[in-house]
Amino acid sequence: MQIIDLRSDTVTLPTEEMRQAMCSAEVGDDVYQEDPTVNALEEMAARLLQKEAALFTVSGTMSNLAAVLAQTRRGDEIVLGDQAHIFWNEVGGCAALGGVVTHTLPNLPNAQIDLDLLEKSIRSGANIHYPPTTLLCIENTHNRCGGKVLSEQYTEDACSVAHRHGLKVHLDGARIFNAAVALHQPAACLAKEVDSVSFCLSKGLSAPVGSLLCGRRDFVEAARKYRKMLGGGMRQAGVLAAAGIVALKTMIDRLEEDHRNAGALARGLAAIPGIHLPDPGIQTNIVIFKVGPAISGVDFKKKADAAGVLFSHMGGQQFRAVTHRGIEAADIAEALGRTAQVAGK
Ligand code: TLP
Repeated sequence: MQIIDLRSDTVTLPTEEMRQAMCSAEVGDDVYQEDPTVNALEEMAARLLQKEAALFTVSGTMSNLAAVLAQTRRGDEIVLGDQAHIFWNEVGGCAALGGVVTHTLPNLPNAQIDLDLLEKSIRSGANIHYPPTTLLCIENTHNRCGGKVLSEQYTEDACSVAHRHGLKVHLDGARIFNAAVALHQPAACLAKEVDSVSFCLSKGLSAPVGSLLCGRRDFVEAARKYRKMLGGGMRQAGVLAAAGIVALKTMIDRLEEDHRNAGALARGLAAIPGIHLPDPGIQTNIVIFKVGPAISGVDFKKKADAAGVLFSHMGGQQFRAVTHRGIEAADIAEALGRTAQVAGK
C-alpha cells in the first residue's frame, strides 16, 4: 500500500538537481565566511527579500531564536500571537535561552493580531514595574491558523504600530513563499517594513536542511554571533546551501499546485460525514479539520495511519494535513477515499 504522507511539507525529499548540486558544491569554512556556496545563497536570499544581508541557519527554529536574541535583552517582553509557532513549537527557547517574557495576544482566525489590542499591550520600561516590550513577532503563512496569509497592508500596519512604540518586528516567514504565491506578490512586499524575516528551505521548497534569516547588515552580524553561541556555526555548509540555491530557483512557482491540492482536499474532507472544517477558506497548503463525535481523535489517528494516510494530530479531535511536492491530485482523491472509510467506521 502506498503511504500518503500529509503530516507536513517538511517530509519533502531533495530533487535530483539538488542532489547533483550538493555533490559538486564548491565549499569552504563558513565560520570564517569562506564558503562560496553559502555566501551565494545568503546573497540570493537577501536579494529576494530585499534586505541588506542574510544568514544561513540549520532550521527555522534557530533563525527565529537568533532573531529574538539579536533584537532583545534579557528581561524584555516580546508580543506574539497565541497560535504562533515560536510560542507553541520552539520549546520555549526564547524564554529559556533569551530570558524574555512572552506576552501572547489572540490570533484571529485570519492569523492577524488585533492592532488596537497590540497597541494597548505594549509596555514601557519607563514604568518601574514593567518589562519593556521590545519585539513583535508575526507569522506568514500562519501554521496553526491553517496556512492563512497576512497581507502586505496588514504587515505594514502592524509594523507601524510596533515602530511607533520603538519595537522591532520579526516575521516568521517559514512559508513566506506560499504567501507570496497565494497573493501573486513578491515575498519582499510582505516583508518590506519588518526588521527581520526568516524563511525555510526545507518545507514546500523541498531542500533537505536550512533556513535564512534576513535583515539589516548589523542585525545579521549580531545574529551570526548568536548562531555560533547556539552551536549553529557550520563549516563546509555549502553542501547544504547548494540544495537551497536550487530550491529558490526551481521550487517557488510550483507551490501553486500544493495550494490547488489543499483546496481539493479541504472540499473533499468537508463532504465526509464525521469530518468538520472549522475554517473552510483554504489559502495555501495547510488544511485543519476536526473529527467526531462518533470517533475519538486518538482512534481516528490510529485508523488513518493503518489505512496509509498520515495526518498530524494537533490534540483532541483536531488534525492538520499539509500538501507538498510528491502529493499529486490522484493522491488527494485516494487519501479522501481512505479517510471516508476511516471516518465512517
Ligand atoms: N513547523 C513544523 C512543526 O514544527 C509544526 C511543521 O511541520 O509545520 N515557523 C513555522 C511557521 C513553522 O511551521 C516551522 C516548522 C518553523 C518555524 C520551524 O522550522 P524548523 O522545523 O526548520 O525548525
